[in-house]
Amino acid sequence: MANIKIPKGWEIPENRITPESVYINRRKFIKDLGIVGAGALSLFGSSACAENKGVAKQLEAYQKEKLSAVKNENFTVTRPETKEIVAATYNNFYEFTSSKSTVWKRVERFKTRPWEIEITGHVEKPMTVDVDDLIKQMPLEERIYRFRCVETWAMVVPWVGFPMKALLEKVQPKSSAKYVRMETFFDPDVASHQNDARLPWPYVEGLTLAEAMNELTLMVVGIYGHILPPQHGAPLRLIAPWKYGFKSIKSITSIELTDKKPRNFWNVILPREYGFEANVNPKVPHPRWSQASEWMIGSMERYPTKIYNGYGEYVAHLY
Ligand SMILES: Nc1nc2c(c(=O)[nH]1)N[C@H]1C(S)=C(S)[C@@H](COP(=O)(O)O)O[C@H]1N2
Ligand SMILES: [Mo]
Repeated sequence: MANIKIPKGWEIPENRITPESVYINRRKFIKDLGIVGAGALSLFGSSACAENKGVAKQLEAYQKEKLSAVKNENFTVTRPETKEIVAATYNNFYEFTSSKSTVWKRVERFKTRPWEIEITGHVEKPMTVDVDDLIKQMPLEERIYRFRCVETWAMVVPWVGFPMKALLEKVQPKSSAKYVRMETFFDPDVASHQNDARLPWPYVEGLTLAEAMNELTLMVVGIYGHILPPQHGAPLRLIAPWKYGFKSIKSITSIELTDKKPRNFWNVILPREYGFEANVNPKVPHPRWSQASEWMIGSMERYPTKIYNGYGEYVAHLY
């Protein structure tokens, strides 16, 4: 655990610059929501042994639902791959809980099939499609990507999906389309944290149209060769690997092409801490912690953070 960096008081800029009353209230607000800082989060790198059996059993059902996908050799990495069971027991999915190690249990009643996705807005051919029909229509690829959460944890997993570009070409964006706005389901009976009315449900994320059309931007339907288990955002999620993880919205129900920049979920909650662009950048610290390095869930190995999470050759020209 020696490699865990817990920020010292003087390293937290807002400790100095924010009037104390505001600071305390904000901290209380953050605490009430169950949002904790990078230090505390780091203590749970993998699941406790007693729980491994439960999650292994849960994953079996999904492992049977294999997806046939072409391995895209352009997207491989040198770091060791994260173990499936580690990735499946360390999740951010605030609709269910803010406690990462228990998401896999809280999603038990979450039905991810059948599932419809609506694609609307500034497009020539709006459509509503069932996720399994969509999977049949799209060219599935497997890509191993590095993934970096804004909280400094990272992982390496094989995603299965199709380029978002291929989907957008089907609906034909009009020239007035500037942004892609994506929304997650809203069902507080199943996702109990959605009963917390202080949070701006449903979860919303967005990309510029150019970002959405970028080769790296993947609509993901599977992981480790099979369909997504619910904790990873089944049945359809985004993966934009050069951005912090919160951009990669899970369990998408609607995709809207728009001419206005959407307000994303975390930007509405804490605008000083989470922006719209959210590109991985070691030189821009989060107001409450450094982004200079990251640690791998499971192994706890630490690596220096790379600009654009190492994907600059694909995306640097966009900025
Ligand atoms: N709908 C929704 N999407 C979401 C989140 C969430 O809470 N709700 N969390 C985000 C964050 S902060 C991260 S780091 C990733 C985590 O994905 P994983 O659990 O598959 O690793 O999902 C992102 N997508
Ligand atoms: Mo995250």
